[in-house]
Order: sequence, then structure tokens, then C-alpha cells
Amino acid sequence: MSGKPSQDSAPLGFATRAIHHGYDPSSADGALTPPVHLSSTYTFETAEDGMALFAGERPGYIYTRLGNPTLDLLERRLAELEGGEAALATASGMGAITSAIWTLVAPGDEIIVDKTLYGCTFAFFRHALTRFGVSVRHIDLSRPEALADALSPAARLVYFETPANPNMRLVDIEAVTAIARSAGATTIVDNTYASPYLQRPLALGADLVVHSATKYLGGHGDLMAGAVIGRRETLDRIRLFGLKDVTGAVMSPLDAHLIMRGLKTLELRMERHCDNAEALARLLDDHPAVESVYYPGLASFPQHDLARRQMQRFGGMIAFELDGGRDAGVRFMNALRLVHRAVSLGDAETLVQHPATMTHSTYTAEERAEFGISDGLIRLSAGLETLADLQEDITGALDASGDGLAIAA
Ligand code: 4LM
Repeated sequence: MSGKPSQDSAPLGFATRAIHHGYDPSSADGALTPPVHLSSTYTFETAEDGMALFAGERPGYIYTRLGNPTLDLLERRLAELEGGEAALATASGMGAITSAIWTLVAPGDEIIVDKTLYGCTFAFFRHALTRFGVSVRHIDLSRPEALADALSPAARLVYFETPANPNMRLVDIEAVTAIARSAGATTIVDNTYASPYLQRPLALGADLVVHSATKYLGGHGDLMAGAVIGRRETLDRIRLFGLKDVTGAVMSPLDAHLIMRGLKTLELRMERHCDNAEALARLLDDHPAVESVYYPGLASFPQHDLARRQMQRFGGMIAFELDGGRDAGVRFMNALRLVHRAVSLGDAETLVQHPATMTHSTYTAEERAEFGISDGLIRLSAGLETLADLQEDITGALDASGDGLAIAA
């Protein structure tokens, strides 16, 4: 099966495409699993042949930093799942973001970014791009009208995450991309938190999607990877400049193989991540030690209606604050027995971390206050474990989180 529906059949489902798209076993001696091409370089039959490849006069492989059959297959699959023309596999999420943005901006350009971003993405915008004559404005894109006010003729790019790491604020993709497009700006959406199973920003008007494939796409906490998805012409530019000449952030073909293994279960895993997160968000919401829970699936979540519109389900990530603030959060984290204390997300294991001192410690205290990342916020990535075991562990740790207060009182 080539993974392509015949003209008269119904479109293939998400899981079918995640498992089959772009690969025909008859192309590889019937191998069920696509071969992994570990070659760094490719031989030319003649010198003229090599010259023609370099000149772009004929297709073919030259060197894995420019392309490789295993990376190609992953790229075709990711493009298919996100609904884009083409994709580019990269060595990490930061490799995807930086390869794309170094390609698309020039000194004098302005970039508009959302107020809440993953800590290293924030650091790239705030401390790297600004050293090269690019100005960066941080605005609250959860209010699309704020973008209309902020756009200037110099604005080249609009960049955001939704749901945003770590506080779960959502951005209305359709509304924001429409405003950006009317001003001639390109929109890039980081779709790491949702995955293409839950949300497809390109269909809602975004120009490019970026991913940390380290998270849900890989899904097993055993690799670092990223991806950019969008129009072929833009992806070719990012590959041949941002990736080839600037970042060099090429993905290993072995990691591409592991991501394709992960993609086979993406739909199954996302359903389970969502089931567990929905139940854990309710548990947190009902517990007296918890002050606030930020989860798009809760009816009390301020952007619940938007979540229902633009996401298939509400994802595996939860943020919350305890009554006793940061100290209670520390006690909660230390009282967990099954849930691991670790950064990253989207793994089979449930993980908990403290953004202000961990993933978002790239922000100063003033920046965190300005950009909505409170000191008491705890982030939980719901894993795939048996729900009752997670409920027991988290309830026990919540009960213990008040201990310090009791002693103080
Ligand atoms: C974390 N996140 O949050 P690489 N985009 C988003 C992310 O959450 C991340 C990246 C890009 C975390 C890492 C420690 C929304 C990363 C960057 O880590 O470069 O694959 O992705 O815990």
C-alpha cells in the first residue's frame, strides 16, 4: 500500500496515515518496517553526475544534512499529518525554530511573539535575535485585537504556541492568522503541546508549524528532535539556508526511525494522555489544597469554548497553583512517589516540574510577572500509566502539600 487513497475511496484516517503514509514495502524487498539509511554521504556515478546534483539539475541525495531517504519518509509523514505540502526534520525543537526563523528574518524586521513561550524559545527571541537588528515585541495574542493594534509595516513574523507552555493560555489560530495575513506577516505556530492529532494550525490559516518532536511525536523520552511543516517553497529555503548553512541542526536517521515508530501509536497515546489529563484536572480542581487549575477541558477554563472549536480534545498538559504557593508546590513535588520530577513532556511517564525555576528560568522574575508565569505554578504532563495509580499518588502528594502550613499555623 502506497498510503495514498485511490480517487474513489474515502480519505484515510489519522492513524492509518500515521502508520502507512509514503511507504510501500515492495520498494524495500517487502520489509514491513522501512529501512534506516545510516549513510552520511552519497556516491556520484560520475563527476558530472555530482555536479548536476549540486547544481539542482537533477534530484538525488548528496549528503544527509541536505536530505536522506529515512528523513524524507518521516518528512512526508509529518507533512501529511499536519496537512502541509512539505516538512523538514531537525535535531531538536530549538533546531526547528531557529532554522526557520534565521531563514525568514533580516535586520530591521520586527517579530511579534506571544507573551507566553517555552523558556528557550523566549531566550532565542529576547537575547539572540535582538543582537542582530531584529526587534521583538511581546504581546498578548490571546486577545487577537491586540495584534491588530500592534502590527506595523516592519512586522515580518507572528509567532505563538497554543496551548502555551507553561500556563495553558490559548491563541485563536484562525483569528490571529487572518489579522497577520492582512498585514503581510507570516504566522508560525508551535504545535508541540497539541500534536497534529488534536490540532492542525495550517488548516486554520497558519503559514508554518514547528514542533519539538522530542515530546508527543517521539513519545517515549528517548530522543531529541524537531520539525517544521508548511509550503514546499518555504521549506526548501529553510532546508538550504537555515538548516544547511546556519544551524546545521540535522536529525539523525536513527531518530527519524524512532519517531516513525512513535507516530504509529500517536493517536492511541494522545487519546490516553487526554483521558488521564481530563481526570487529573478534575481531581486537582476538586481538591481543597489547589487554588487554580489551568486545563482547557475544564468548563471553568476561560477559553474553554475556543478549545472546543480548535482542538479535537484538550491534551495531556495541566498547570495548577496550590493554596500555599511555591512552598506548597515544592512539598507536593517532593511527596510524589510514582510521578517523576523532570522537565520535558509527552512521555509515557507522568512528569511534574516547576516552570519558574526550571523550564522558564530563562525569564527574569520581572519578565515572569509581566508574561504571566507565576512563581507558584506547577506543570504536569499526564503520562500513560493506569489512572487509578496516578490519582492515588497525586492525591497523597496534595494531602501532604499542606503539611508545612499546618506546622506554621
Ligand atoms: C519543556 N520544552 O517544556 P527541544 N517548543 C515547545 C517546547 O515545550 C519545547 C521546545 C519547543 C521543554 C523542554 C525541556 C513548546 C521544549 C524545544 O527541547 O529543543 O526539542 O524543544 O519541558
